Amino acid sequence: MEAGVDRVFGVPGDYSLALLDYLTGQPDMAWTGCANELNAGYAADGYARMRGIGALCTTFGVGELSAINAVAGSFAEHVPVVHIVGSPPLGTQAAARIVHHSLGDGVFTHFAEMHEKITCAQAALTAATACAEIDRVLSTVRTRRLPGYLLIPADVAVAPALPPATPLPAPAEYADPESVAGFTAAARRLLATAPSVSDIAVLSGLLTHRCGAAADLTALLAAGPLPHATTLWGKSLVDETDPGFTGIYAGAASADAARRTVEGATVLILSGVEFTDLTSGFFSQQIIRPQTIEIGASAVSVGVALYSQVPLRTALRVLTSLVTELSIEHGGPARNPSPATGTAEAPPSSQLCQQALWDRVARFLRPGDIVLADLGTSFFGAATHRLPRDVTFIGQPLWAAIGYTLPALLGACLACPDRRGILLIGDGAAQMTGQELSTILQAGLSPVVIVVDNDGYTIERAIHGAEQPYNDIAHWDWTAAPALFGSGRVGVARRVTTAGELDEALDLADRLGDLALIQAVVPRMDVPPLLESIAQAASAANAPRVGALSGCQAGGHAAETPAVLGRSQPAGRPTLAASATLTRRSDPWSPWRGKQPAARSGPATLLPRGGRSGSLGG
Ligand SMILES: Cc1ncc(C[n+]2csc(CCOP(=O)(O)OP(=O)(O)O)c2C)c(N)n1
Ligand SMILES: [Mg+2]
Repeated sequence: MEAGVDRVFGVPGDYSLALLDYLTGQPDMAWTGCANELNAGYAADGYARMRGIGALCTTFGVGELSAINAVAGSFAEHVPVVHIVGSPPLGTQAAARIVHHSLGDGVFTHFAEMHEKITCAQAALTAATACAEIDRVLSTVRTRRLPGYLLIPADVAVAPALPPATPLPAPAEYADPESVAGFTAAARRLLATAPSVSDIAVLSGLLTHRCGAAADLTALLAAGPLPHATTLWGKSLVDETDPGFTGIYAGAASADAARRTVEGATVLILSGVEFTDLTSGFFSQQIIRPQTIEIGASAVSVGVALYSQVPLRTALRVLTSLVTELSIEHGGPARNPSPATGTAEAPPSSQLCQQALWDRVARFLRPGDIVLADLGTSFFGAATHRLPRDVTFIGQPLWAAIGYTLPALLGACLACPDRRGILLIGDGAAQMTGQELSTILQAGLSPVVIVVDNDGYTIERAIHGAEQPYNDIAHWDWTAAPALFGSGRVGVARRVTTAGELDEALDLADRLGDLALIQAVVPRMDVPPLLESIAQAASAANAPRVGALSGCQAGGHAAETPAVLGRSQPAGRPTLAASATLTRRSDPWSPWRGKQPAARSGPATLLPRGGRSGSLGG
């Protein structure tokens, strides 16, 4: 509770029952039982993205391993979720008994060890160490913004404990004055090379949010007429109605305006950007390092010079004052509003297609909505549409587990009950975690759920095997789901095949304010343009290399796929394109430790995998 959690998601088991008695007995702590532990983990992740931290409670072995995919996803996506596991009593463990949910080898550390790779702190509690160890894990989770793991034996859960004498320490952020001064001077020199303030562009990404710096970013963007864009991972970080916003930058898969903004800037500021395959058009970004200021979680580079111990928020504040100075000096030309990107709207009688679906969904959104888009045509179709102010967009483009968003909707809506939840999910993904609709209905939530019915795994068909049976799925009638899951609550349930039917269903959902389940039927091979580009790159990255050893696959490395999405690099200029992004980490917190690229074109490391915070999606 002190860390900011007022709800725990999970599934009980005999080893965790006494612990749950205690948890649910707290006046300010609620329990949400889920249909399975994977869903509970996704729900805790959705909650944590909105609140800054979340909690999940499972039972030993069978429960915690069902949740482990979700916890790994939280780790990959920088989401702080505390996984609490009830285990056999210490006496049982000491006697090496062969008990249920163990592997029968008398060893009780296997599952905690599995969590070591996907959590930033772990503790197996005893009565003597419990209080100090819980505080240590919670503090580390808060500081590093990654999941943590607490193993609580059934007997320890009921042992008396003294309440903590001191509050949890606040997450520490140290700014080294010399580094900040060096950075300030170097940034001032580089920014001065821009003929005008509007030749300085900003590309912002997820870590800006996770470092709790969204407001600092907004202040920077308000300091002058800076054109700006976000990555797919950072979508909804900035006000997309701002005239300076030019869209989503995804390397060669970007729309022209965003690409021109980022690649054509005289000076580019990268704020908390990590380039991943799916968010960079498979590493096709073309960013010239000497012209770039790259801000990481706790270090910043100007050109090739690296300044460590400069927290992201500090760097943004320094840049805000420098840009303000420049704006005053230059007199600041008026901001050129970015051109409207609307296309002619499909008539109501037309058969529903991806374009019409996302155009209409975008029009339906209102300020304050929480939009979750699952990793299929939904994510790539919705992501290129502009959002109203204060909309939070949640996706999972790095971990990319399909089905994640449905339980995450539950968590996000419980975290922010005053905001409307909108779920955009493929028919394949929805089959993975669809049972959680019952928890959503029974919790009294009223989101709008759009299941994109395109007869199977369209994103996979676009990459490979369009007609292969492995990309087919069984047909489900989603309009029957509320009746099946809702214990009497029916809501709005519609199957729509035309643009007009979709409009009617959305309109009804809006008027009734009840749960709406819309099964939107679109053509099987209809693919949003952004996905088309990325699917081609994915296909090339995964294809066997000519001349490779038989049976071996190409590494999927961008350097091997320039012909698909990349374009030739300007000679002699170090770029951040392809393999040499500076978002590979060498710090000990990095999940990429041990996978450093052999050669790099600039400073060694930025954005250590710590020091993040926050609550947005991404
Ligand atoms: C948990 C998990 N299993 C398998 C995959 C591989 N995969 C990626 S996309 C996809 C199909 C998604 O289909 P659907 O949800 O129907 O979306 P569509 O593209 O058809 O709109 C699959 C199986 C994955 N990403 N996650
Ligand atoms: Mg599908």
